[in-house]
Amino acid sequence: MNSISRRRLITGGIAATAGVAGLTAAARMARRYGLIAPDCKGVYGPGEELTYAVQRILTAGAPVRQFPRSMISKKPFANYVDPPTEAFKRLEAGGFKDWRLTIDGMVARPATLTLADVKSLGTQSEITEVACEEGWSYIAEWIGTPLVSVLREVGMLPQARYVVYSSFQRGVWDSIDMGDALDPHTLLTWGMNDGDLPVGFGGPLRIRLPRQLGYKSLKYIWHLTATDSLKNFGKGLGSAEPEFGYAWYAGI
Ligand SMILES: Nc1nc2c(c(=O)[nH]1)N[C@H]1C(S)=C(S)[C@@H](COP(=O)(O)O)O[C@H]1N2
Ligand SMILES: [Mo]
Repeated sequence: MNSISRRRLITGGIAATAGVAGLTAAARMARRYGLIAPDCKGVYGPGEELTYAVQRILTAGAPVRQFPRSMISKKPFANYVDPPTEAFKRLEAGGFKDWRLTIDGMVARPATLTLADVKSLGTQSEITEVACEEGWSYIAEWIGTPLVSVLREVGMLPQARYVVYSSFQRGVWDSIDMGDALDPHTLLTWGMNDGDLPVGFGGPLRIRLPRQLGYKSLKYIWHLTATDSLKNFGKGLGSAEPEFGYAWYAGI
């Protein structure tokens, strides 16, 4: 089921069970707790807000679905994408020794880290599923450094409400709220199934958000920005996706 029909179902389901009065109450609660998706004024307006709020309330603290090693997909499907840019190829030829992750915005100590620096902040491995909004999925072991460890290292300020992350692929960026940014399961991955993370799967550095659809797990991450508002990023919708009808929040 694609995310749009799933969203309709969820919103419809809530509306049917809760009735209009319940819906209004839920919307009021969403606003009160700041559970308002940055793209909620888009095409899918109020539904977006409710899906995000209801999922956030229902899934707070819920376990991430992990799988046994025996279920790792033998032939995971890499949805190959750019960037085979010259700059990227040069970095790859150098074994990504010159790859840098820049962290700025609402942090006490902005930093530019090498992959070795990132790895030195901690290693975690999780066997989770990448689920594409188009219906296919695969399971892999993802090895990386918890994003929260990197945010701690640079002293993220308490006012920060979102982390914006950008791909080396031109124009590709997204953002997450603190629920996901501070979640110990959100990883900056550099390994997959016991090896280095292949370029096809987003190497040298890919963010993995096991509680959201695959399109939030961007490949080739090179820039993180902590911010209290998404207004000044792109069209202010939290990522490029809502411009094409994809939800900013893609919880699964
Ligand atoms: N930089 C970048 N990251 C991306 C994409 C992309 O086009 N560019 N596609 C996303 C989508 S839609 C999905 S479903 C997953 C697919 O992951 P895979 O290639 O490991 O199968 O990557 C996501 N990450
Ligand atoms: Mo996707």
